[in-house]
Amino acid sequence: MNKEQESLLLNSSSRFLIPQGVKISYGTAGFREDASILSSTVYRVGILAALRSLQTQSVIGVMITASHNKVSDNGVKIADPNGGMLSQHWEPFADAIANAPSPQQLLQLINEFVEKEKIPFDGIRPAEILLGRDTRPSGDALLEAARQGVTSIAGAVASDMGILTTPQLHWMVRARNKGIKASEQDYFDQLSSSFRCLMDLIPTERSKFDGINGKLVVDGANGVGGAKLKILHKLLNDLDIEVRNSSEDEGVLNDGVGADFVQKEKVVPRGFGSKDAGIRCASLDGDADRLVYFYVPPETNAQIDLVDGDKILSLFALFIREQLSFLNEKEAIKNYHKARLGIVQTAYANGASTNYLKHLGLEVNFTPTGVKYLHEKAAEFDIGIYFEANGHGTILFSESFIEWLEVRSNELSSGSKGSEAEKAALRLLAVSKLINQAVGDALSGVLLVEVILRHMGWSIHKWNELYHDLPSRQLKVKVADRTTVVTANAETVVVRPPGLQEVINAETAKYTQGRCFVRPSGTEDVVRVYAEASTQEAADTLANSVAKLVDQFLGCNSS
Ligand code: G16
Repeated sequence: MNKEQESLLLNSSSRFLIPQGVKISYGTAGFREDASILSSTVYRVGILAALRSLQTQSVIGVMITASHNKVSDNGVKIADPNGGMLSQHWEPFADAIANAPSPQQLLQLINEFVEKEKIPFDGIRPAEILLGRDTRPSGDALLEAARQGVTSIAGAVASDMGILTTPQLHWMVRARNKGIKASEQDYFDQLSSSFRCLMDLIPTERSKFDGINGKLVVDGANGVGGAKLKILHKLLNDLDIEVRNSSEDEGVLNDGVGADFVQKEKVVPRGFGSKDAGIRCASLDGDADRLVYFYVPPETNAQIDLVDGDKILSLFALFIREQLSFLNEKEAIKNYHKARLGIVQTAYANGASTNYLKHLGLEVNFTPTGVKYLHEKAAEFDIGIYFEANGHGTILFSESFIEWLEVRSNELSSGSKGSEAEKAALRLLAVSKLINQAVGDALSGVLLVEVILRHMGWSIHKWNELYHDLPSRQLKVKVADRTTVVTANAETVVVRPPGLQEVINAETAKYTQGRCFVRPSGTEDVVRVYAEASTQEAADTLANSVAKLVDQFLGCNSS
C-alpha cells in the first residue's frame, strides 16, 4: 500500500473506534452482536470486502443482517465471488481486524495481510462491492459504516442495493460475476419464468389433481421476505398465496414469528391459529434464507405439525431422483453421464430423515452446522442437495452437469420430442435456474416446494407422511463463556471441557433411540442442546437433563 492509501485508511478508521472490553468473533454466518456495538466491525468488514474484491478481481457482497436473531441485534455476512459465504481461509483475518485495538494496529494487520495474500492494488479492476440490508432499524447506519469501509480503499466502488433478502444479494453477486443481468427484477424474472416452466411440465393427469388445498399462507417473520414474496407473487398466476407478518405489518421482527421460532417451539406463529386448521402454511426467517412448512391439526391449541428442512430435503431428493431415473432409461445413449447425487445434513437432522434418505439408496454426508460447510460438501456432487433441519438449504448443480443437460435436452428435443427423458432434462434445467445456486433461499424454496407438490399431486399431509420424525427437543443454555465448549465429529462429540461427553453418553444411554449432542451457537451467546428419543416426554427429559449437566460443567442458567 502506498502512503496515500495508508493515510486514507488511518483517517477513516479513526471515525470507527472499537467498543472497549468486547471481543467480537466471526461465527456461523459472519459477525452478529447487539447492533449498538457493531459499527466499527461493519466498517472493517467493508475494508475486508474491498480487499477480497481486489484479490479475486470480482464483485463481492456485504449483507447487513442478523437473520433469525432478535431485532436489537444486527450482523454482517460476506458473499464471495461465486455468491457463497466468504472463503473460510479469510475468517481469521476477519476476526483479527474486527478486534484490532487502534487504527495503527488495524493498518499494520492490513499491510501484513496484503503482503501475505499478494493483494494487487494496481489490478486492472478496482474493488466493487454490492451492499444490502434487511429491515432492521439499525440497518441504515450500519450500511453507511460498510460503505465508508469499502471506500477507504482507493478507487473502490460501493453500490447500495437497498433492502433485500440475504439470498437476493448473494444471487446478485453470483450473477454479476457470471456476467448475467443481476438486478432485483432479473432475480424475480428468473424465479418466475423457471417456476412457470416447471408448472408447464407437470404431467397432465396430475395437473388436475385437486387434493392439494389451494391456498398457501406464509408467515414472513415481520421481516424482509414477506414484502418480497408479495412482489414475486404478482408475477405468478398459478399460486394462491396469502402473506402474514410482513414487514409492512405492525409486529416485531422474529418475535413469536418466523422459521426459527416455528421450528424450535413447534407452535403457531403470531397471526395463525385454529382458523387455519388443515391449511398449508410456511414460515420464512428474518432475512428469508430459511423456510419451514407446517399445518395446524384440527382441534389443537397452538401446536403444529412441523414439516421442516429435513422433509423439504426429502421432497426435493425424491423429485430429483425421479427425473434422473427418467434420464437413465436411455443408458445406451452416446455420452451417457450418470449423475452423482449427494445429500448433506448436519447432526440436527432428525434420525428418521437420515434413515429414510439412506433407505432410498442415497449417499448422505454430514458436516458441522453452518451453510458454509454444507454448501462446500454439496458442491462436490453433480447434484448436491443440502438442508439444515432449521430450513436453510438449496440444491447445487455442477457446471459440467448443467452443460451435459443442455446438450442432452437439445438432442432429445430433436429426436424423441415430448419423451419423459426430454421432460426430465428440461425439469432439471428449470430447477437449476429456480433454486438459488449461491445460498439457501426461502423464496425460491417456496416456489420449488409448491411446484413439486403439484407434480406429485400431494397435499402437505401426504408429504408429511413420507416418514415420521423421532420426537426431539432443542434447548438453549446461557453460559459464562460458550467458547469453552469444543466439539468434533460434525459436532456430535464434546472434546472440551473434559468429562462432559462421558456424562452426556451415560444420560443418553438411559433412553430408547436416545441421541443427544451439545454445541456452542455461532450466532447467539448460548450453548445449544439437541435431544431425540422414542417419545416426546423422553426427548424433553433427556434435553433437560443434559442442559443441567452443561450448567454444572460451565456454570450457567438454562432457558
Ligand atoms: C445461520 C447459519 C445457519 C445456522 C444458523 C444457526 O442461520 O446460516 O447455517 O444453522 O445460523 O447457527 P448457530 O446454531 O451456530 O447459532 P441464519 O439464518 O441465522 O443466518
